[in-house]
Amino acid sequence: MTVNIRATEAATLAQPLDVIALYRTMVTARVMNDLLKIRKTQGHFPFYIGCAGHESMAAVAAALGEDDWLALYYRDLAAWLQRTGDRYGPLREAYSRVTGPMAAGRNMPSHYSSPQYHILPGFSEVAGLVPFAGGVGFALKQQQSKALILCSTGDGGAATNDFHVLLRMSAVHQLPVLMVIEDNGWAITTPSTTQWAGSLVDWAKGGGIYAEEVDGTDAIATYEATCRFVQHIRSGQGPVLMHLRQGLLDPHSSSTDIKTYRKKEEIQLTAATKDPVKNFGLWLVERGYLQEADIDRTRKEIRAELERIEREVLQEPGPTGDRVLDHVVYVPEWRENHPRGAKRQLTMLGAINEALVELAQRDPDFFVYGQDVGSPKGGVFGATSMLVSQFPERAISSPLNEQLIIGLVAGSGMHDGKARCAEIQFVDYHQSAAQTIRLAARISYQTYGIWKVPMVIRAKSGSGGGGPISSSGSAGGGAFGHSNAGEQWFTSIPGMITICPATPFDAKGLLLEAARAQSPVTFLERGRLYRSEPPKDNTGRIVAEMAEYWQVPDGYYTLPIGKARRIHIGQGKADVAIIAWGTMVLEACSAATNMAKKDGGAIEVVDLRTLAPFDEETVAAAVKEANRVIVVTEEADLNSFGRHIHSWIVEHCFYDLDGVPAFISAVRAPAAPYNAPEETAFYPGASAIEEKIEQLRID
Ligand SMILES: Cc1ncc(C[n+]2csc(CCOP(=O)(O)OP(=O)(O)O)c2C)c(N)n1
Repeated sequence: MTVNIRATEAATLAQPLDVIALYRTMVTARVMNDLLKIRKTQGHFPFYIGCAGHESMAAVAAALGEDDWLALYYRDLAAWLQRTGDRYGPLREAYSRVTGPMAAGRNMPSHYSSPQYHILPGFSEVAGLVPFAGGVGFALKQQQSKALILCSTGDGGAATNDFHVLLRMSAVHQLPVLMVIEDNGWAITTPSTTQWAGSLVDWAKGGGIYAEEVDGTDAIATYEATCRFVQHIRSGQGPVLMHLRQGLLDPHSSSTDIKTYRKKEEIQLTAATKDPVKNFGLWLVERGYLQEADIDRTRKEIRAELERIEREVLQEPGPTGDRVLDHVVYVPEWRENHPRGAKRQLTMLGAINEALVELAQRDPDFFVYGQDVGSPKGGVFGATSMLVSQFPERAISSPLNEQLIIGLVAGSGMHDGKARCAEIQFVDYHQSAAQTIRLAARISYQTYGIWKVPMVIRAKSGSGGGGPISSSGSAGGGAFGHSNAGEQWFTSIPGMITICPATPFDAKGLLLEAARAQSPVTFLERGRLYRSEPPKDNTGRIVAEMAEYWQVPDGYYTLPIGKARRIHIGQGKADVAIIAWGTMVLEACSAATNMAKKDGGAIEVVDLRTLAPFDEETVAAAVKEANRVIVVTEEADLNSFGRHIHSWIVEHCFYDLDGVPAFISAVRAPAAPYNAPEETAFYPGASAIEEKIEQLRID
């Protein structure tokens, strides 16, 4: 039976509401919840977190059109069922079946996800998905779509930084986002009064977002309110926050005992007054849509059907341990793509500017998003100045919030599978976005490759002043908060590609290739190299072997990710290999030139270029040929990426070594001090490398 409950009046893209179908969906959610709860108790799987009390989310989903997106949280089984009609999916994931549509059995149950139905993949991190949802909203708006995104979280979720990011992002950019706070009064044992003070509605309104409180125990009130909100958003009036009052009918999860933290009377009152399935059943009986007997009959019918589906699901295969490394990271397959454009002398900054313009020319949806990037200066370092002058609408300045920047860019990439670029002014400041970055890198693995997150994060990194440390004569001015290397953070994230170019030629080709990746890429730009000339020896002459990499071809070309560059300095067979990246490549080349001139022979510098995944084959080959090796990094001497390379060489190249592999790094201190003498003492430079070469040759 189809009954118009204001859906068409409110001009939503939703179908007229079929109240009986909605009721059946809500009952299905409850019955499935109760079945899975029992199965967990019977020991069939380790964990279950349920939806009882939150079934009116089916009414929210019913008020949306099929092009609208959903970013659901773990209590939204009813919204899943309403959107997809798929009753197999939640059972498949609960029983960890490879047929699971959300994560092919790899993730916990109740983490709803489906590219087909525009449902972003849920995270266990409460509200962790929320910044990504804003990114989808941003992409929808950029592409002038009529669609919106619904993003739900609990009252605990409303207290997270992630949720604040969405509020700010939606309000500042006037995004088509419907935020739903499903307030069941509890966040595990903590009441919602601990999550915010004052009124959530006033609080949202103060931030420029239309907001209302809605009775989530009443499915029809929920549906009607959602229709109004959808109308508000689609007519371009901006985002909406719905504070949905609900009751939690079960304990927090299968790991929680409800009686240890909630009073018996409160539990009874919640069950008696806040059960949306019961309330909706009564509403239907009162209005004659159902007979009283239909209530019990419906429940029994659905239970029998779900048990039948369960038996089918149990016949399906489960995962095997041999797939544990599937879908960790996607390194793009490089297509032979030699540069054809005329070569000119260019700085790394010039090369990066050109790469960003190339990307904008090739993809109408490409943009760079970050602090100050839309100003005529093109960000604080001028990396987007060409983009600003040629495609001003594609260099978009952001609020001062790194998590917001990452969420927006990552979510936009998830929307259509195309990378955009986030600029983090100084790599040190990525730290407030660390969770969102890690989740972006995890999504593919967590969903068994069902989702991809293409995104390029560019960040100025490394030692402060201008030019190579040893030959520019400039030092000082880097300092705390402005000079961390960065690779120690990013290379430890499974699923993340990390690149650190040393030359303008590599910077352009690798940045263009990075935008092809289907995994997130961190592109570490060394501040010292932005305007640097090629490295020089101790007589002030440019190291000839490096000069060509300051000649940058015009137009589009790409370089392979995961491939190191070998630079042979001196005559004959190299007897020392130096493994370096970024600024340290220049230091190593200066040192190698000085030592080859002084003592003769040859030294090989291996410029890793891509740090994760690094080129194991080339490192092993260089060690095998030279038999002596130095790893040099500008990271502080702690658990660094440099230490990882060093230990990898010990483990994999032990029998090719003539002595202990040397290790050179910055000192063991938080970061480089601001003044020149201490900064100089903090970083390694060419002279430290020369000393080590000498020592290794004597040993
Ligand atoms: C960032 C984060 N912190 C803590 C947890 C542990 N945790 C899981 S659910 C939960 C409570 C969430 O409460 P709320 O958002 O109100 O949702 P509810 O479960 O009450 O529906 C907590 C603290 C987590 N998963 N993520």
